[in-house]
Parts: sequence; structure tokens; C-alpha cells
Amino acid sequence: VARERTYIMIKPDGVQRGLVGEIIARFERKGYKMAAMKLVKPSTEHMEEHYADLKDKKFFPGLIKYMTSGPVVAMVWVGDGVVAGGRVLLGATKPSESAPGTIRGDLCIDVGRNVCHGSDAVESAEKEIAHWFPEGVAEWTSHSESWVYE
Ligand code: YYY
Ligand code: MG
Repeated sequence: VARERTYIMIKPDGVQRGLVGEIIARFERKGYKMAAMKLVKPSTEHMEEHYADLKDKKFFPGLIKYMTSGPVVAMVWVGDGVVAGGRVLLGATKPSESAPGTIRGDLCIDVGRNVCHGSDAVESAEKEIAHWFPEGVAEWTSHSESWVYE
């Protein structure tokens, strides 16, 4: 399994509901390493670009309105297989289908208020990281490295 980076975003409902610490804690305790984090209120153009692949979906206008309604927490997390692993922590897109124990399974009810985003592939992750962190991310070695990886 390759060392990867993924883009994780706490959506406006997650911020409004005070779930930032709860969501970050799940990534930390898994053993993933944070490489970047910021609170931002994104512009409509920026969010439309982020979700460009979904622009023909009927839920797109509502999605953009929701996602620009308040600040989001933009993050980059690093680890072996973190793209797929991050989505396991998030749970299925529809909270009605996300397993208990996952972020969405535990913390939300409606697909249009599903509290978090995670990249779906290594390629889209790199694209999203460049889109949200043009300034780059932190390079550092976690003291836990040899206790998380054999
Ligand atoms: O990657 P993920 O967030 O799990 O799902 P996507 O299919 O990329 O959709 C992005 C976003 O759009 C989803 O998190 C909620 C919203 N959405 C919706 O409001 N209604 C749908 N039927 C499908 C997705
Ligand atoms: Mg997606």
C-alpha cells in the first residue's frame, strides 16, 4: 500500500455543529498525519471548481449554496492508503447507508448535510490539494511514524 495524500474537508454543517474536533480526532487516532489545515469561507467559483464533476447533477445548485453558506475546514492528511482509508472513516455518501462507527454514520442524517468531504482517488486528491492549498503543505516527520508503521 503506497503512502498517499488526501483532501478532507469539514463542511459548513460540521463547523456549525461543533464537530471539527470530533472529526479531526478520528483521523489523528487512526494514525494518519496532518499536513495542512485552514478554516476558509470559500467563494462560489472556488466551490464550483471543486465539485466541477457534478455540475450537471440536479442537486448541484443546492450543494454549492450549502457548501458556501459558512466556513469549511480544509485539510490534507497523509498515510498508507489514506485516500480509500479516509473514505472508510467518512462512511457512505448517504448517511442512511453509512455504517455506525463512521463519521457520517454516527453524526448526520441527510445526504445534503453529510458533514465531510474526502477525495475519491489519488488523482482527484492531488487535484483537490492543489486547488485548496496552492501555497503548499507542511513537510514533517511524526514521532509516531515507527509506532504506526512496521
Ligand atoms: O464523494 P462523496 O461526497 O461521498 O459523494 P459525491 O457523489 O462526490 O457527491 C458530493 C456531495 O454531493 C455529497 O457528499 C453530498 C451531495 N449529494 C447530494 O446532495 N445528493 C446526492 N444524491 C448525491 C450527492
Ligand atoms: Mg465525491
